[in-house]
Amino acid sequence: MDIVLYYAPITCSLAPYITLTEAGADFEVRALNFATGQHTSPEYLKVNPKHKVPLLIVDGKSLSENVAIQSWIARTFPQAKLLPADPWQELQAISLLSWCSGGIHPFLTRINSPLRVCDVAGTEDSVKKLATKSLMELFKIADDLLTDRQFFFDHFTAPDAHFFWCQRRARQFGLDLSGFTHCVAHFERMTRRPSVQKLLAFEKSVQDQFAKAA
Ligand SMILES: N[C@@H](CCC(=O)N[C@@H](CS)C(=O)NCC(=O)O)C(=O)O
Repeated sequence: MDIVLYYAPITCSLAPYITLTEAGADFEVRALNFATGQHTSPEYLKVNPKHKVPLLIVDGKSLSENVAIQSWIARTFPQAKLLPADPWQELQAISLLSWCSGGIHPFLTRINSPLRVCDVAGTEDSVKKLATKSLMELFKIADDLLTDRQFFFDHFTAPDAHFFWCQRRARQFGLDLSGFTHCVAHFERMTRRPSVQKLLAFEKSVQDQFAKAA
């Protein structure tokens, strides 16, 4: 099977990088440089008109959206147990993945690109402030879910990877999540995982490569 992951440093495409690594999958990464607009180039738009990552290409067929990509990885590599075995728990995990991508991610995007939401002059700070307020509410919910737990379920699953990215991005934007001690512990636990260490080293190598080419 030929697996290609379109990826960009810092972005939510790091979530499937982590799960593909956890699954022991043999995959090729094609890194896009957002700073030079590679994701909006005519070549990439042909591959993904949504101009987003992640995008997975399996034997020439493309799959977009984290929830679908994570589900595919979990189904294709069942031995990695990337979703819980119990059907109800499995759907709870899909619910968490959807929450990361549809509930948390859009508020992170507002902080990153407030002008995509509102182009009225002088509103940028207000958009960021409101997004931060919503995010704090969402991280409180995650903190409650993670109380006295190492992971969202009884072992590492795909939502842990996606939530790790959400928390990392929020921290990069300067949100103070230190009061959410269970989220903080989850972040630290995730950072220690070999798959995440591998991802962080890979991310650095791609960033260095992009910087050299600039
Ligand atoms: N709902 C999508 C969101 C993907 C997404 O927004 N990716 C961002 C990076 S974190 C992106 O590629 N943005 C580029 C753009 O919107 O042009 C998913 O969960 O896969």
